Amino acid sequence: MSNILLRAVTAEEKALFKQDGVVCLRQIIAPEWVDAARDGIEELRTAPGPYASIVDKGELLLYVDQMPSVFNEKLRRVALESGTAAIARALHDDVEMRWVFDQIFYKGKGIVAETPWHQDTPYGCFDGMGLIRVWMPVDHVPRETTIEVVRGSHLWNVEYGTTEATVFEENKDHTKNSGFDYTARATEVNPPVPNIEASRGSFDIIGHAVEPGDVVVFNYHVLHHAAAGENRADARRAFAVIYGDDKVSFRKRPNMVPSVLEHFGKAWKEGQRFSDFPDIFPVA
Ligand SMILES: O=C(O)CCC(=O)C(=O)O
Repeated sequence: MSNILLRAVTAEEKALFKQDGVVCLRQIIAPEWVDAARDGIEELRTAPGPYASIVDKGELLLYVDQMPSVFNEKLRRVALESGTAAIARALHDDVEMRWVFDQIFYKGKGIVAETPWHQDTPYGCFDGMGLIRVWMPVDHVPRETTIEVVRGSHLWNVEYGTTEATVFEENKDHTKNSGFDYTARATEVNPPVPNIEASRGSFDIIGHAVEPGDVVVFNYHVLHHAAAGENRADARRAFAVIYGDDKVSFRKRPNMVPSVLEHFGKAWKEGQRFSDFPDIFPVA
């Protein structure tokens, strides 16, 4: 497979990303890589990774998996070779970027569960402004259930607390949480995420219907969300990869998703750089 993107990132897209903290890049990922991501996601769906969280109750399937590329070769290749890293680099002043983490967001055909408004910041052990998430859908995602971002919120210089994903709590009998408990509330010292849904008109919200081949790229610190809905045509599956520059460092937080280093049995210190572990966090 070729690692060449279908097209270059334009100067306008770079400027938008810096200003808004998000940009939708149309038809940039080659179809072979979208297929590889879809296949990898489906392979893990039938045999989820050790850090998966799943609600499965027939008409509602939500499957979120942590660091899936550690367990699936196809996703590993997508994360390192498909050009998603080149996108992150192009949007971040052509600075070298490392793979730092990835996730699957799989919302089955039928009822689409909400991803509540949140910032990624309080969920991860990552610190730094040079953290970029490339969200790659492998299905058509309509405007109603796509990723939404509050424009410019990466520049607010605030770290909100974690948001409880009530879908896991409301469907307790159908929930399997092997890695990260989305219903756990950390003892937050951080302010709560504003109730954006209650006053959507007060926020500058961006969202795009997307097709396979498109990506939505956002700064790791933006407030983002995906609404609940219905999807009668197909599942709504996405693979999201986070890349970071060499200033990215570790920070322990109370309610973090599992750490890649801990998975590999390696210790880390507060403030240590990801670049100290080049085999685990390779330049991509
Ligand atoms: O796809 C979704 O619904 C959620 C994605 C998300 O929150 C993320 O990629 O950070």
